[in-house]
Amino acid sequence: MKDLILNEKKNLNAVLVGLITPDQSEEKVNEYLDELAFLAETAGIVPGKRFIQRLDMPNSVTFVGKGKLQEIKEYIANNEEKKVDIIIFDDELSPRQIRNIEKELNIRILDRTGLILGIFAMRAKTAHAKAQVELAQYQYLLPRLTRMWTHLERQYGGGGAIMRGPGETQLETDKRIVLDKISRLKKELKNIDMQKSVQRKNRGKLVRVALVGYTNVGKSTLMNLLSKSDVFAENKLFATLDTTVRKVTIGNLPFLLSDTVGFIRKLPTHLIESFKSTLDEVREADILIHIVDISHPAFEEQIEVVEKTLYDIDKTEKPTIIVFNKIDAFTHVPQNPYDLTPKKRENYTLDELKQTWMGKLNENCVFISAKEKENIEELKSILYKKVREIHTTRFPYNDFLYPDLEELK
Ligand SMILES: Nc1nc2c(ncn2[C@@H]2O[C@H](COP(=O)(O)OP(=O)(O)OP(=O)(O)O)[C@@H](O)[C@H]2O)c(=O)[nH]1
Ligand SMILES: [Mg+2]
Repeated sequence: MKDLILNEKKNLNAVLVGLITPDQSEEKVNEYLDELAFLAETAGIVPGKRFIQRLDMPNSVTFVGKGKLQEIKEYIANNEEKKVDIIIFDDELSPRQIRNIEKELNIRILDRTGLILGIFAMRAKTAHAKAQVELAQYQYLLPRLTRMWTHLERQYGGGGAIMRGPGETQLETDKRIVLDKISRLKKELKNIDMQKSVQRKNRGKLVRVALVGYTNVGKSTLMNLLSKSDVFAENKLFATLDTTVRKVTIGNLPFLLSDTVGFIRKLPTHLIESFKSTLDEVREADILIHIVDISHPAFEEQIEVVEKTLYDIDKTEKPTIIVFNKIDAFTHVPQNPYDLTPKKRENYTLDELKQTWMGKLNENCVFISAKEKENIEELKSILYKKVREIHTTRFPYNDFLYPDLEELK
């Protein structure tokens, strides 16, 4: 399935396109395009020139305006030494927009959603994750079947095993194939989800803690540190797709810790839904550890995205610990002492940041470096207290087993 979205050919050259709108300032768009470029690199695509246009809202026919589309067309035509293979748009395009742009530019196009889906497909390892991603891809594909996507049967029919029905057009055949796949995958996932929920029930009454957060913030690194396990962590987006659950003990207090898929701005809704059992891990957790990459310039917006996604998944409030990670990589731009304008976010030192809204989080937040193992003991002691509160209500008779952490030392 992955080659439907992303070509097998490596090192495709891409141009990126984004819009400045009343909701998206120029600064934001540049940040979003940085993220889009990072997504592209994760998928093995080489991001190149960026085209940005200021519009009140996306053009319903071609996303960007006519003039901008012409500019992109000329750029592609005159750029022979570095051939452009693909255009990536930062927002989800409607099927109609895809068709029109394709017709005009005669080049492969991809939107943010398609790119994320492609990365998920490359990263899925277990049968479960693969089925979830495949379902999301087919659901995304269905309304977008165009000439770009036709001849599906060549890929799936194993040499023409799926025949075009009598009187059916190519597109109709493709639609039928996709609909069949969707219903088959849904059935398959229903079975897996049932097994998974039985597995979760069998885990008993142990307190469950889930690591959540934006992608690439260090969830798996922290998981490895706390559980001394070896979960795949790397500097790419969506390194983790399958939930890992480990039994961890702090002092002598046992609990279950799970590492989950990272969130991102504009995470396709299909994908959220098809990752149901992964997200059940979050839904059924007793405590959340929300990890934030404080060295990222947009970390506050990332927090909002994560909180909103969490709210979409589960409306109940859970005890949450906010962990500001990567303090070793935190940098700030010192403000010129003669500059009397109010300080901007980037001028704050870490200590000054701690005095802002973060200071109000008190006991529920901690600043660490998972990589340099800084302040891990503090995190453990906060976690210990929170887990103990719940654990002792479930196992009231062995309360005495869990003294304050300091007494354990
Ligand atoms: N400088 C610094 N880098 C860190 C720290 N913690 C993690 N990283 C790096 O950040 C990158 C992402 O770490 P992961 O643990 O894979 O992040 P994740 O949140 O699990 O990411 P996904 O599974 O992709 O959502 C890796 O290159 C880590 O080495 C830290 O405290 N400081
Ligand atoms: Mg991870």
